[in-house]
Amino acid sequence: MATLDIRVPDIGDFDEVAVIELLVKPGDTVKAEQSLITVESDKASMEIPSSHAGVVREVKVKLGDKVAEGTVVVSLEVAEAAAAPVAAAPVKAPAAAQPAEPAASSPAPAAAPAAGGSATGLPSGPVEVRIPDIGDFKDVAVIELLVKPGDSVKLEQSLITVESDKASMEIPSSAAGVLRELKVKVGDTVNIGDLLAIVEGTASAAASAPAPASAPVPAASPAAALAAAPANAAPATAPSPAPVAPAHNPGAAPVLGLPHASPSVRKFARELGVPIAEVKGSGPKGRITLTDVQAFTQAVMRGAQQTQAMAATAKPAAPAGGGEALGLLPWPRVDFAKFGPIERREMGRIKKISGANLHRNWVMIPHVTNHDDADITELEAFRVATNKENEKSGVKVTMLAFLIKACVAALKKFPEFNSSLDGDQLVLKGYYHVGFAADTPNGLVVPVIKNADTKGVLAISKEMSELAAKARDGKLGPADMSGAGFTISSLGGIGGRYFTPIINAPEVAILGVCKSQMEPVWDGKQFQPRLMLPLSLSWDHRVIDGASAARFNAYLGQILADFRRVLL
Ligand code: CAO
Repeated sequence: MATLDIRVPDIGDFDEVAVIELLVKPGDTVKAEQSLITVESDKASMEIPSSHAGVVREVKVKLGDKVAEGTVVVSLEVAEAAAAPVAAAPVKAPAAAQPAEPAASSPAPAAAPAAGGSATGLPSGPVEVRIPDIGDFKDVAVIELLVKPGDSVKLEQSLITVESDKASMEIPSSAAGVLRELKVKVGDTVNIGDLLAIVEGTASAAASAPAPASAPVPAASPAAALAAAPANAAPATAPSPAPVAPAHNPGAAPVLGLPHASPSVRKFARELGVPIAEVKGSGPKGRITLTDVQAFTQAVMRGAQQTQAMAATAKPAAPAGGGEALGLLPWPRVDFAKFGPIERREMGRIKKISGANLHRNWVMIPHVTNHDDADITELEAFRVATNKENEKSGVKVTMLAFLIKACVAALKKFPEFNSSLDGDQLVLKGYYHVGFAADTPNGLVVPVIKNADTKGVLAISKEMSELAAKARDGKLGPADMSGAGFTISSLGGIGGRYFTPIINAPEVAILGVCKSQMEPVWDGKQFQPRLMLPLSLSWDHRVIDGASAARFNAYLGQILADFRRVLL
């Protein structure tokens, strides 16, 4: 093994940036490109990755330190072979080292008169503000709008915040005046040259504050993240796209209401569904930390969202999500190694996200579960016969597809099962999107069959098998997993009798299904062998009561016993 110093690479024109987060500690194993620290300037925050894989021997910086290109961040133990060439060639992000190109060659003029404006002087009409050269980033997401139509904006004032995997940055206005129109919304993705806003009024950057454009840089390097901001910080000399806001710009207009948080904290908040604008930051200058987001979540769980009583004092979550926040005993801390060999495994991303959601749902929703059985003897016979007939079609009709269809009928009859609570109001849905829990090597996901009421059982089976395959391959997109009004969790292919499925908030009910089996059922005269399907319906007692749940299950059972009832 050899020891290698991992340094801050070329981060463009930034002189010094502050360390706001340490993402690793001594003893951690890191992969190449894994983020080590987060640094932040006035306008951009970014994560500095490791150029090598290895084990962290020492973290050479601490929170609040100022770092610049070449500062040693971490001393890393790496394999001898890996260390050799790097020792001779210090980490350097290639693109930001290149001189900035003259803006005239840049592909995206940021400030062009929209109509009737002068290309030479001080347009007084509407001016188009476009996304400037932000390096090699493609399709960066708009995460915040910092201004609204009617606002007066100054030259260089930040208009929106965009975010990639590794960096978030603010996009400034290349013109001063009154914002007439904002052409993007939160969630949009933008690229260089995209129209961002129409500003009406005074001078554009093209005339008054030209600046050299940055050279394109690889998106994966921190320099790329930074190139967006610092490479453009130099005083302008030629007409150009407006740069991303300079890193050190004491004159920059304050960004009103912008939650101050690093990309990883924002991402963490988004994963938990935490509205970051509502989180109170406890870090320097009100910066929102990971602990603040955790504390916010805990406060919400205690129903104390508004007061954020916990925010100021919350400690980091205990290892297994300690109960202190609920006024419970702390989670037991045990040195398991005392009792025998152990292995520690990092929880996967999906498990962490679904775990946090399940925890919230279990704690927040007063669950009740009704168990029942449905006679599916004829339905199963029909399913088997259909599959035999359709053998060549390649589509296998599943029991779950019939269940989705049967649930749609039950949701139509009992609309409160297809609703969500919003404060004191119940939102009843006029659409029938049904989620189904899918077990994947990485954890539980819930793809959604949209508009199941308009689809036949064959179409649903086909779509389900495609979505389940996507789920197993980790390829489901957010659109595949959103919008469900009701969810089914089937363990029928595995086994078991009954269980308590956890409601998938903001839904208000979920149907759990276990393995069907032949049972002797009394028909009034004798026992008959019938195929019985165990049903477990969990429901939110704030919205639904036991009588409705029993009726829902009974109706579902009738449909499954005789599907012709769907037509009634
Ligand atoms: N009773 C008896 N057999 C059943 C059944 C039931 N209720 N449901 C399915 N089966 C049978 C199927 O007919 C199939 O048998 P054949 O191969 O002989 O035809 C076999 O079980 C396997 O079915 P499957 O599970 O692959 O298919 P599915 O359509 O039932 O389910 C999916 C698909 C994606 C829901 C399932 O693979 C899955 O991931 N289930 C787990 C969901 C889960 O984890 N829920 C718990 C959430 S809480 O942690």
